[in-house]
Amino acid sequence: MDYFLDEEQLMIRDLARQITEEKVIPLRAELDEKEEFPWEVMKTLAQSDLFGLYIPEEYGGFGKGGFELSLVIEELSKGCLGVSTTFAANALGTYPLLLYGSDEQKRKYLPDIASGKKLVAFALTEANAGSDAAGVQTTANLDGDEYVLNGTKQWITNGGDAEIYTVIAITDKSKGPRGASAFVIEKGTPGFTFGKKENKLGIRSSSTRELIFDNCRIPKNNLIGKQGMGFIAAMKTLDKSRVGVGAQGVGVAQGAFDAATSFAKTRIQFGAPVISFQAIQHMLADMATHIEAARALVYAAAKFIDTGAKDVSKESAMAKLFATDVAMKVTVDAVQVMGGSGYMKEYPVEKMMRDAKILQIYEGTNQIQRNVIGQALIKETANKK
Ligand code: COS
Repeated sequence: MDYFLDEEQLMIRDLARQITEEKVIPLRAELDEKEEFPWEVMKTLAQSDLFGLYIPEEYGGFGKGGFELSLVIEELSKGCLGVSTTFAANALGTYPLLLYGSDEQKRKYLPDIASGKKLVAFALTEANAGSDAAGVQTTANLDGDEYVLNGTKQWITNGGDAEIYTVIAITDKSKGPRGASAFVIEKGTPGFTFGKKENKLGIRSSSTRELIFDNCRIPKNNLIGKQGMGFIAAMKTLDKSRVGVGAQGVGVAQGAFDAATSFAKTRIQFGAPVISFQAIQHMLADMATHIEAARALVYAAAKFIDTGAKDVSKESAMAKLFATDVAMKVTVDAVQVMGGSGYMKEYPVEKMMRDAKILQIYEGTNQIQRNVIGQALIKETANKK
């Protein structure tokens, strides 16, 4: 399908495609096996100016949108979801600053993020605050000119490897979701340490750690936006970033489909390549159709979000939900098409299947996406009355 990308978008996509082919695919099995953080690939992405794509030019970026970012995420995800997660988590961590940061904060942090000099992480999740994002228990109490943070964040992507953290903490327990605030905190701040690296089923090159705040004091002006706006900042951040998870789904599904198709052309059974059998053709036809539908939805949602529309929760959630369910189904089916070979580490699809599972879980489970869409539908129909 032709999505009529303009020249610049084609250039961005082709650059990401080249990096994936030259730097990601040759390394992915080893990164997965050794749970190694993909520093080399991050360095290449930085040298290629891809970290600053969506950051305004006045802060050192290229002023492009989430659509262009999605193109890059999709390409990287064809090669390795661990790598694309490491890259995409930077946008997730940067959105609170972009959306609500002061000019001073933007000047201080965004140029280093745009150049890829410093990686970023977003910290909302806790042991008792996953789907129930308003259940955050980490506190930030104002003491003179400083906030004092106490609590533990769980399963934080890029935790320990990032230099900059955007963190949601409670500033007023009595106010529920309106009692949460967002902060920017730098690695190395006294009282801020990391837990052990998690050992995961998939996306094993992406790092996942706890963030531990023990009487961690930060300047008052590290507050992002207004006190009490942290939950809204987190929700608005996820509204923008979830479409990128959809792009990850499209990418990994395409990668698995490509591997399965070329295998099916060469694998001989009953005296013919298995692709000549209708059973295989029907599986591939369904996979290709679902991938194209997912891509169309992700691209449309990303473009809609880039218009600056006020409420994009529904579109972003739909793109994430559909494309990541497609990713799971397609990667499982790719293993099936390849049979015993698909199950072996010699081929990439077993890793893609393991990796794809997280897409249905992180940045809001697909059950939560359905809740978000449902709530939006209720709101829409109420407005129509
Ligand atoms: N944009 C702006 N405001 C939003 C919003 C959004 N997308 N979503 C919620 N809000 C506002 C609501 O309007 C409400 O405001 P008021 O206090 O003025 O009424 C407030 O935030 C609380 O909203 P709500 O009552 O809907 O909150 P819930 O606790 O029921 O949570 C869900 C809603 C389930 C959508 C939210 O908890 C969620 O997204 N959970 C998943 C979180 C997640 O993605 N975790 C993964 C870890 S982060 S990588």
